[in-house]
Amino acid sequence: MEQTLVIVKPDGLSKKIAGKIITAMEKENFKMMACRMIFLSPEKAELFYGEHRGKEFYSPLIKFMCSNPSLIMVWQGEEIISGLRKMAGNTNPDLAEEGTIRKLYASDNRHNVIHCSDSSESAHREINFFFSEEEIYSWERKEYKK
Ligand code: FUP
Repeated sequence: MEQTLVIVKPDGLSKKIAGKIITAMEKENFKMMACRMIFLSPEKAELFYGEHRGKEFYSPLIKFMCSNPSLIMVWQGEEIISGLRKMAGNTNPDLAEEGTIRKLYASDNRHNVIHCSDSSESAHREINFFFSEEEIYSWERKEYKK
């Protein structure tokens, strides 16, 4: 069972599609293990996106990610890392497949509504970057009427 970090970016909250993204992940039978709202500081955003430092889009990306709050979450599921990357679609919505989250909701390759880890190494790093062990709940679904 894999875990991945998901961020509903500031544009996702402005567009009121956080619920749609969560619903899409629940439909895949993926499970939410942690969730918190965060207003990223430039220092934290710069650390998170450190691999992109020096690229032309780096400064505007940091500015955008610090422009409003985001929703940060840990989700768990079988092959969730590749599965969710597929659901999210290409970084650039113009190149994303029909039906993907970014094709449906993203404005461009900066304002692209969702982040999800791209490998198990980055998932591990990114989850630990935002969450302590105690904040990630291990839980089982129970059956309820209705
Ligand atoms: P992704 O893994 O699809 O989120 O994309 P990358 O890791 O390549 O890039 C991380 C973030 O940098 C993107 F989500 C948005 C931003 N970015 C830009 O603003 N412009 C670009 O040309 C590429 C990425």
